[in-house]
Amino acid sequence: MKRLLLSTVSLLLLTACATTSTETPDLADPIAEVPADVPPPVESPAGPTPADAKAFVDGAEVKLADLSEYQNHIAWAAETYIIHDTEWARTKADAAMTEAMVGYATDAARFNDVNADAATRRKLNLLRVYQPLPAANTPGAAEELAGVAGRLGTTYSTGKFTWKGKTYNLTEASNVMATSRDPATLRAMWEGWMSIAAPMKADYAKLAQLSNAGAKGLGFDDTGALWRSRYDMSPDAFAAETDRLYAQVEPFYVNLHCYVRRKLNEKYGDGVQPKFGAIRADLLGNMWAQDWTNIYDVVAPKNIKTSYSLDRLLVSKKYDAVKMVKTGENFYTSIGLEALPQTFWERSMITRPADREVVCHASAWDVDNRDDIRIKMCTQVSGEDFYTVHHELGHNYYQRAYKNQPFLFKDSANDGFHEAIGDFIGLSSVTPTYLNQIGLLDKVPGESEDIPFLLKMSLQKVAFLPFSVLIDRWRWEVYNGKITEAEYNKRWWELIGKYQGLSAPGVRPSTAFDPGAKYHIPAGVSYTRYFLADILQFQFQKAACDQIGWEGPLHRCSIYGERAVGDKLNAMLAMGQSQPWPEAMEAFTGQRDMDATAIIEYFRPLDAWLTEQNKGQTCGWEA
Ligand code: X8Z
Ligand code: ZN
Repeated sequence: MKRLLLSTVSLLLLTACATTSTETPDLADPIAEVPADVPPPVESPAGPTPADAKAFVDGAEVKLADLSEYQNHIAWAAETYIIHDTEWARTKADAAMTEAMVGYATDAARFNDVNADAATRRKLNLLRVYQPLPAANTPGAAEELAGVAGRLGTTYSTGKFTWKGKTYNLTEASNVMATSRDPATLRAMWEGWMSIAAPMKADYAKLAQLSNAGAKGLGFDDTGALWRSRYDMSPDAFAAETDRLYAQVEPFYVNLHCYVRRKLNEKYGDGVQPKFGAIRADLLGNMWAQDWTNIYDVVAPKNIKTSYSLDRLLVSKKYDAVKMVKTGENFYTSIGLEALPQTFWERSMITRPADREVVCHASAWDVDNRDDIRIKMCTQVSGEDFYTVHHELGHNYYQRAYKNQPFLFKDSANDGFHEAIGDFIGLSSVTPTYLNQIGLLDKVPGESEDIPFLLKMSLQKVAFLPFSVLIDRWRWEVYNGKITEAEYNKRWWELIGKYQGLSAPGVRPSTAFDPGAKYHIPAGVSYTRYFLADILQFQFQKAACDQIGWEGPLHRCSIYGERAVGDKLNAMLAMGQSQPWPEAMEAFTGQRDMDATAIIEYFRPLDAWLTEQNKGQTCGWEA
């Protein structure tokens, strides 16, 4: 499942791999051949040798590449045409992949004491953490898990509610959240969307139970420990690393929260948004309050004018969804990367089809694990989707760069890298200088507009930080059993209160399962990746701007047209996950640590301004 979403592992094997392999993939019927059917490799009587380990991994890569390609085609059909039958087929294909992966991951333990070569050892380790939601290695377990996961996904993607006689899907409700300034309407949209998730609660508990059984079978404490084991360090060290990074940026969030709360209080009054304490979650312009850009008009400084809005520029210059994607592609080609293949344009889903249910949550795919890259988006002409287009293409360019790696290395250095690349490009793509270069903006504003620009950016990037941390804090507790099904919602709101300083617009019903109203929860996609990406993209930006000798403020730097940066970036991307992530990071930035210094530098002028605005205020909230 995970691979579909973002970093769908790629496909056709490397020439080297294919030629060294002794096994020919049975392309006609990949499901029929799961590892149980594969005869165990013949090992020497003295126990497995390094050559046995390599042969095992080579065989696994052939089979998994084959299964993955099969699974991806079916998943694409299922996500772009949701009906009973595509869901049925997808359950089978996902189950086959899970079963195969769990089989290989279990078998990999046979080589624990073998002195395998470095690449083989890394692949053996990767096999163990590959499947984000593993099933137990028992008959029927993988299919049961795939069935529950499929139901959850469909409930989310086809979710609708009715208010005042009109039916709303997520896109429609989100558009109202973005534009309405009426608290009763906002609350209705918000509660309506949350209501679609209540029926997911029992299935979600089941999913956690099934994947935990799988994770334990592979030697992890639970699914959360498996997820935290994917960063070339121990699970505990990784949790501590995220705490460390969050502590670096938390003061910025507290400052922004303070300023935005005051503006909301001024707009709506004490009865809607009190002066102190939590911010009401439905007033922030976004269903999950993860990105507050849509309420820029509410928080804009009174005395500094802004000369443009990207939303309005796109409309006035008659952009449509395809033109937005072409514009995104043009950025990548400007730094020397190749144009997207013709099949991208033929096979992608760029807008929501009118005649059928689809999974609208944006994603990037590498269907054959080699050349068949695509995006799937329900693109609207807005600044938000302009950014998302660059985000998704970042995934596609990553996939293409590592396509010649062996199957198990076809992924990003860590999952934060996959999410960070397109966002890093996006940082340049929203600079006024670049918007002017491509003819969207007639005149580049002067320095006086830096604060409005940075305030808008912080509503996206700083507001997102606590949100992107708390999602998996909650899931880690679900997986390790700290919270039970009966406590799911209560704990969810405790964490939102603690990290984001937000509260629900009203008492939540006892049946509510609000986490399920966020895509990545029913989809089983880990979320810490986006937190890491929020930090990493600025590190990449800083490194790239240093490479071009940029001396101005970081937020004004654009790497449009900078081919040397593109070369160096692509060299990092081409490494895939063949090396521990610090190696990849060093290749592009010269640093080996994830670090928030660059995001802090980017927002420093704004933070100073916010501190000034917040003088005399009592900032913060009681968690
Ligand atoms: O899920 C996504 C992408 C696909 S990887 C559209 N994002 C997160 C979200 O929507 O919650 C990008 C920003 C964070
Ligand atoms: Zn993404």
